[in-house]
Amino acid sequence: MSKVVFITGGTSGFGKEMAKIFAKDGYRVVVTGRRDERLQDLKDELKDFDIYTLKFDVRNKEEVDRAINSLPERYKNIDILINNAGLALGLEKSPEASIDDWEVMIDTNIKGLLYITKAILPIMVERKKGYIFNIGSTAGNWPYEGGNVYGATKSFVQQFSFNLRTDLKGTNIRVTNLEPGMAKTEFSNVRFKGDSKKADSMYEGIKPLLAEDIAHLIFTLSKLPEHVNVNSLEVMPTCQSYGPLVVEK
Ligand code: NDP
Ligand code: 8X3
Repeated sequence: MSKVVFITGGTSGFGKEMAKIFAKDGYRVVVTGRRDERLQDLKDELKDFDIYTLKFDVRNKEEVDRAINSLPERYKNIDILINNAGLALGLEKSPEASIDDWEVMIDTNIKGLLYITKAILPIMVERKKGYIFNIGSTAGNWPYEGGNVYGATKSFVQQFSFNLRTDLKGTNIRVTNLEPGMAKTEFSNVRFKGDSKKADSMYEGIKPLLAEDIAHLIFTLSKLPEHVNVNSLEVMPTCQSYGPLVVEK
């Protein structure tokens, strides 16, 4: 029987490309998101492959549990979970940033990821196998102006991934925190609330990571032998690197 991969946030960006690469390799793919039309489009695009979609909001614990419990037998034994759904809202510095935006990021990137993980863990623990990918970010490792709560949610994801590994000792379940840098997806359109000019300007004149790059990396990691666990992996476009610490005079 082919393996089952469960991908949150498959209606766009990284998640959509992940769905394609796993489906085309013969996996049974479960894709989730809030946008019905997008899920249907993906199903149409991958009609020759084994794909199942679930529409729910990761922020709603009851919806998450209901959706996962509703999975047909064929998709229940999840081998790979990719906790990818997430977002940044705003790039204002903390004094100007919106507390509502902060709450949405916390509810999605932290609490949503926890609801999904908690619902799927028992399946993996019982089978004593599984691979959990959490999508962190360079923003969880390196501070930048306006990164405030978004970066902090990704630091949470990193530390939770490490602690999860610790708790899962003896279960054979692997956990990787993948930490991408700047990638061109709908991420900036969401961050700038539909201001596509501002979003596009982020990538002008540079060669950012593409969703395909991240999908390819996840796919490659998933093929490593089962005794190999990559704890965390940070990846940036070549044009992105480090800045110095600053001193105010
Ligand atoms: P996109 O905006 O292209 O995709 C985000 C996905 O998350 C969409 O499928 C969206 O689906 C889903 N999503 C967002 N909120 C919810 C929600 N409440 N419930 C269910 N699904 C939700 O961005 P990316 O592909 O770039 O982002 C994917 C992940 O990668 C995120 O966690 C992001 O933080 C992270 N990341 C992105 C980087 C980048 O530069 N692009 C770099 C590092 C990390 P829908 O709207 O249909 O619900
Ligand atoms: C997305 C990367 O640098 O825009 O996580 O925060 S960044």
